[in-house]
Amino acid sequence: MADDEPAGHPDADLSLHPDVEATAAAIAAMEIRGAAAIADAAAAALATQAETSDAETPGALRAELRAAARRLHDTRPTAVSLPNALRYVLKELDEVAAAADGRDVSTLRATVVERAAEFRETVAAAQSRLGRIGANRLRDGDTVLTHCHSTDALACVEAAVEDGKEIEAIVKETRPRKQGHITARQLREWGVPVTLIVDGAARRHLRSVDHVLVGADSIAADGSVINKVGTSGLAVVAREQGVPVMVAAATIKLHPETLTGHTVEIERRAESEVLTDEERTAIVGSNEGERSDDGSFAVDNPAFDVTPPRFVDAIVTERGQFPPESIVTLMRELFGEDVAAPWTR
Ligand code: RI2
Repeated sequence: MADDEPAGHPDADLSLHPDVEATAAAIAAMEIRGAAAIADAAAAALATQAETSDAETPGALRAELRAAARRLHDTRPTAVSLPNALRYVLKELDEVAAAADGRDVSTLRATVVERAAEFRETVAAAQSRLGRIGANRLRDGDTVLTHCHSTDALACVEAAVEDGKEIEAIVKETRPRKQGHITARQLREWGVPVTLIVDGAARRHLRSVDHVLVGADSIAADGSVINKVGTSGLAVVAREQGVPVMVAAATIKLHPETLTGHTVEIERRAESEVLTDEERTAIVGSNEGERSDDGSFAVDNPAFDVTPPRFVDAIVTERGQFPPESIVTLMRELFGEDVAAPWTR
């Protein structure tokens, strides 16, 4: 800890840039969504905090950055791209603050701004590289079946289309938030014919599909894929029908804490995403009506699920494609056993 960092003060006393608060609120509300977009926005917010801070000492700036990172970190728990972004941008924060000679805040400021820019460029480049690798799995005339909206998954289709391949897509709507509509719009912009289906129709359509193509929010050390709820059921049925499941996920989706046995928290979101007030009343009645809301009815809304590695054929990253069981090797190489959380005190 730098000598000049005021000890034990609450985050409320630290001045966070309004962009940090706005970014955190937008991530929580899913106005900014998708694991890669969340990571990019978090890195940008940290850069803004560093760039605009009035902090006069490295210790004070470090305290602000940690508070900003905590605010961003606590928005959504499942996509590891978010803590991985914070880790990258704030790497060696203590060392840089200490080396800043106790007084000169500009070195720390510049380091954080540079690292944020580097992170954002690296992630964008990783996505286009993994897209090229994933495109090699897609042949001319193939049909992919997608779930949710994943920019990593779509990068594979985009690269295949750029290579002149004719690709078609069956797009699951993806209840409750219907991110499949975003996927459908994007694919149409690239000239890819789209058939939009309700989630329950996936098994019926798998007969005419060459690949299930999904993204990931986190990948665990054993190769389990944590992605939008519904992915695991889709993968099981795809295996039953002999359709390969391809997961497109840049290495920022690798969850380093799972190397040491941690499990990935599955976010549970609001009932209102599933059911309107009117729909709820129609089911349980109102307290004034014949039936009453006596608490014996509940809605569960997990945002993600876990697909075991045996149902996944390949994880496509910017470092190549891997059978899920061997992803741990890449994870160790990239993260070592270092799972620092520089946003914690
Ligand atoms: P990219 C999304 O989560 C979906 O689960 C998607 O597969 C994943 O993030 C990865 O997205 P949400 O934010 O990083 O919609 O590939 O809950 O864009």
